[in-house]
Amino acid sequence: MDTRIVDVKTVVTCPGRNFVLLKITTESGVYGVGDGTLNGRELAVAEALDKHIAPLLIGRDADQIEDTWQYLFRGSYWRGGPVLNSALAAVDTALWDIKGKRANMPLYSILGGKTRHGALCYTHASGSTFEETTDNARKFIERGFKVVRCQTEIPGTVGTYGAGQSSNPHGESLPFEERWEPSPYLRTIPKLFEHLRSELGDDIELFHDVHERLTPIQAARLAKDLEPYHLFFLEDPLRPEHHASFRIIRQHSTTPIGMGELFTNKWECLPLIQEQLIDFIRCDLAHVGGITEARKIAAVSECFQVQTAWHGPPDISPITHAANVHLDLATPNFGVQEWVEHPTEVSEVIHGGPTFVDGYLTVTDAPGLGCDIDLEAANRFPYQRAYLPTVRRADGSVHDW
Ligand code: EZ4
Ligand code: CO
Repeated sequence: MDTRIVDVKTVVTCPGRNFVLLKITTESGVYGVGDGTLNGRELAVAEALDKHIAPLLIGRDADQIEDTWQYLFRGSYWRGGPVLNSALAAVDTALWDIKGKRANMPLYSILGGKTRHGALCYTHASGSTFEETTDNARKFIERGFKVVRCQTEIPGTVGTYGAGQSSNPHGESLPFEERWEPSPYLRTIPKLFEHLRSELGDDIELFHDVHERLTPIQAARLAKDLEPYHLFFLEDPLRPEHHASFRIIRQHSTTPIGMGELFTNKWECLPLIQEQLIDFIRCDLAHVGGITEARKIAAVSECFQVQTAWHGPPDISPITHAANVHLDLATPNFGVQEWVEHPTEVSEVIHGGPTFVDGYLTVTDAPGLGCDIDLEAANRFPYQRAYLPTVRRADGSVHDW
């Protein structure tokens, strides 16, 4: 059987930041590449792939993507969670890549074909002052971006999420600890958007990522206070665990809501989608089990007029960014795609990935994902331990986010 899996190789590499990559090779020599990067816990995924999952794949038929997905997801018995579903995503993406190469078709074609010429995308503008955030947003607008996420340093706090990180008193290989308080945050963000609208006008789409910092009533207040500035959406206003909290935001505001980067499966998304408590579902393909799970989430979202806005930060590799755009192009209820450019070393290790043209992302017509891994280059950039920041309140307690 040509499509029998004969080799599964996990690659952990750090070309500027850590990535967990996977290469699955079939008997015919056709191979696929995948990405299961889980920022800050990369080695947990790599071990799961290497020690638990790779032995299950050898000898399986690479053509049977859905069956392999179900086998790995159900087979662990314990259900997924971020570590196992990131590992599953790496496998799933590599298998879709193989299928595309075998069919000699780009993945968007296999997923149903283009519904649009490009994927509308956004990037991150940040600054330590309103002026700096505005200047950075303006630079992106001049480059053609039509949607920009805007974050700013909050006076009286330390290292606010998204505003650019100051040096780490705990040393660069330990987590940075933000100091954060809701009151100055809730006062500052509406003023930031008042400033942005007065400087940049109404044509540009703007929005903000709360990064799950608020209580339900605080989130409702922020969404209401931001209404005059017509945000594209308000991202991740609440923690992911308690879905019913989103009703409180809806009762008070017409600001569109986006949520999903911390969800790891379709069932977690479902209550928010079917009650229409969000407008954009923004899971991470590398954390929900790949293209197979994401296209199901997209399909159920279509029924409830929820649009996709897949997570696209720099801490997932160009392989997942390519998977995002292939799916975006084929999805009727696509909304927007997050995209942040990688450090240049990344292109030495991973070839391919989406291209930005005048506010939209496109992919080539190369078969499969259109990406490849240079294993020798990957070896030149060994893993370096790194953590995401944590958040403490003014009294020193760990913030509940
Ligand atoms: O902080 O992916 O919307 N994007 C985000 C990201 C997350 C990172 C965490 O690894 O919130 O930038
Ligand atoms: Co976010």
